[in-house]
Amino acid sequence: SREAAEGTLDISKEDIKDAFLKKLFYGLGRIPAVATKNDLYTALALTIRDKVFGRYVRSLEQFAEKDARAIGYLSAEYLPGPHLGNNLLNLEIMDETREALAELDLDLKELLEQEVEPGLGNGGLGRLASCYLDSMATLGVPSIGYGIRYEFGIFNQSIKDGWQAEATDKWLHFGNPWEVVRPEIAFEVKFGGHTEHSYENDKLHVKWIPNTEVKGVAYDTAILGYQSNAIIMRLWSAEAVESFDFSVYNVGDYYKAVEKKMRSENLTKVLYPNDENLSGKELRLKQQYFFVSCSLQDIIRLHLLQGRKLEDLHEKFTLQLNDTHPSIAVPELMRLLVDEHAMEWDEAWEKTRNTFAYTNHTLLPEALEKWSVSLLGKILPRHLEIIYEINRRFLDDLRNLKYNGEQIARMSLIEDWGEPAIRMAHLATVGSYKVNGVSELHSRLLQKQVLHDFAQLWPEKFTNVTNGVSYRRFLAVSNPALADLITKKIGNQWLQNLNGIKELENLALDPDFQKEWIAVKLQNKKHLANHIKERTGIEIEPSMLFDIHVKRIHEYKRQHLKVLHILSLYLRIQAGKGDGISPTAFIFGGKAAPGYFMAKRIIKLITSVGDLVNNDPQVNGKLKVAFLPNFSVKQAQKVYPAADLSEQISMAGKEASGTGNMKFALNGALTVGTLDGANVEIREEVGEENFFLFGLTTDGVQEAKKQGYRPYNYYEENDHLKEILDFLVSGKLAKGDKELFRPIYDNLIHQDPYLVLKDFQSYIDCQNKIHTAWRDPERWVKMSILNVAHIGKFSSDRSIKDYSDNIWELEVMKV
Ligand code: 26M
Repeated sequence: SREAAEGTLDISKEDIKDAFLKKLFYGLGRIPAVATKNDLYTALALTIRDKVFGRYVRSLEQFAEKDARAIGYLSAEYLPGPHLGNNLLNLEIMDETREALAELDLDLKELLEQEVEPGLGNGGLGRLASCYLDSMATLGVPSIGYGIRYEFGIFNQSIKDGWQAEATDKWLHFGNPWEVVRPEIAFEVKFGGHTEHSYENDKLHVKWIPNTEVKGVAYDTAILGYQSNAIIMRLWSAEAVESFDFSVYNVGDYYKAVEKKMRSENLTKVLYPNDENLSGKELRLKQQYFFVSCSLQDIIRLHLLQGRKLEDLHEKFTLQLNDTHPSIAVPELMRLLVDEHAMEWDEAWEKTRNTFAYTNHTLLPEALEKWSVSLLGKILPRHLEIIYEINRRFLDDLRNLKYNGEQIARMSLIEDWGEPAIRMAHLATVGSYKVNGVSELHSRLLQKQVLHDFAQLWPEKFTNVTNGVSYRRFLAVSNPALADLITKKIGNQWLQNLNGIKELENLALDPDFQKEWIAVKLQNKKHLANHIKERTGIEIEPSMLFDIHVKRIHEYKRQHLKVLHILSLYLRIQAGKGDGISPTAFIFGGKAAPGYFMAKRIIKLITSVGDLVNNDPQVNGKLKVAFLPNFSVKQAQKVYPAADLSEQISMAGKEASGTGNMKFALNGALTVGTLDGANVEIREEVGEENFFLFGLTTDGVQEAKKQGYRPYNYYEENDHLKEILDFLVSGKLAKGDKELFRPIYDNLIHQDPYLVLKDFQSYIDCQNKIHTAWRDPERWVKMSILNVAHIGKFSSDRSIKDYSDNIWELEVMKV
């Protein structure tokens, strides 16, 4: 029936079994006896995809009825993670599916393992975008997530001889059962060439004569919310434009036409690792414009399809810019309105400014996007003119407001010392009606530092939305044992509203509950220990304290501070002063940008410390160090449930928010952290007595830098620290090679831009307190339960509600 097709009926075990076998027979031409594991996975995925698309069709009807404002979420990155488990949870058919498969002698767990995730992002920013799609679907926000269908996502990481090695991520190799290609939803995108200016009845008319065109084709993946709607993640893939090559084709130069085709398809070939120097990368700029142009054309198509006028676009659509990566959308919308729809500049600017909202995700100066004027002019000549015109008018306004030359130069969209470049954050800020940071602290610093002048000029434009995470994926799906225990005690209402989890508070001191809580954690630790053994050969005792540091490798995140702590313990034990050290497993994971010298050396340092510690019989009962390769959403889902201690130790003022911090706490890990990003708010929520704080504050950092920080003094004055640092270059970590870690050593004692040495002693003292707390299991488990009980704020449902209330001005309606 139609209802069943739309997924509105309860789905029974028999339905699933039936649909699954049909997919296997007729969809794949296989019978169970000869089917490979991948056939079986694919048949199941296709079965579930049908249900999810059914929900999407139903949602569309309801959205149309409500005639509500819609959100276009523009993000160059998404990290959805494996779809299957999440969809089963959200359809509430996990048990039915497991049983249906069991009747066919198949194991759901094995099929879940089979899924290759789309790694279409670098880390926090891409994962956040996916959490937000999940919550927009759950809360019934009419929305489309626009992005790029990279053929190769973030590289696969392996560890060779202790170093990171990169391999291409062929995520589409076995096909992608979750997506549907929409060949009829395709747009042409132009590049290069020149512009021609002419006057018609005194009105300037600009024509852009490009020299290449590429076609973008839509690939749709339905993203299902909990017990509710589905929305579409629409990713654009580049293809050659047939018409463009036709002339060449006709004169018989077939190979030239094919060559052009290959060049076009290069556009969406590969995701750039985000912390590489991108400023000269022409292809990256083309990717950004490509997906923005397709997305805007699609939105205009949808708008006009509903019989609406282009003038009303901003009333019916809001476009959220996920960082500056899509900020070329600002001049692109101006171009569409002014050049292609003959709108007056002032009116077009008014509409454009009211269409976009911009989220900033970093304060790191080296990460603020800039595109050289020469490159932008070469690829997008008309957009460069428009940016100049936006800037001219903006700077005129500032002059009228009596801004001085220095202020004007600071605020200009164009930086013109050195190679002239467009400051994309300024463009996004000027072109948006709201600008937000991603945690209270970050939003404050954004207004105080990076965008200070703009915040003074337009105070009402600036706001905060603290990040949140999809707790259904990161607790209900990935930690079923804990989820079941929670539901057993307080019911399942928390699956709809995470604030409901607060009821656990009353159980924090209940000895039976504590026992069950500890048992669940131990079981999860056993699973992770097995996984680590399988992947690295390293054996970890599940009873150890699992002290985990997983995130991209970057100096500001200070993985090397963690290493100094491990070496401190190692040297203490060797010196016979190891009393008070609880047996600990240090687990690391994370990718280093392939061109980031220091980050790659930090990985080598971690694995070298591992080799030393894990093979030293004097300490290996007390310390283990493992680097889990290829950290991803899939790996993350195995890691968070097993953590006792979550490392969030960035230098204060550098981590915009962090979201791993939330996922750890959600799974009952305690946090050791600085007052940085969302750590501040997590500590407020869980209570300072349930959080291990150390290190300088942002003010302390500023003060230290102002005073002329000299790391060498800390090296000289702290004997233990000196002993550890000297150990780095003793050769003992590197088979006698004293040079291997000298770059890290030199950097720390002479520069130390992230104040590792300054925060060292505070960190060590804090870790001593942690080890004391660990030896009191009742105290630890109580703290663990209270962390989970007070994590409600960090649901991405709350974040989306905040965006809806404070930015989008739209009612969330759980349909
Ligand atoms: C670029 C060049 C050199 C070094 C670093 C970079 C770079 C760093 C951060 C480039 C982009 C960066 O920001 C984007 C990003 O991923 N930000 C992360 O966004 C998450 C979601 O809001 C936050 O939780 C993280 O704190 C923030 O780092």
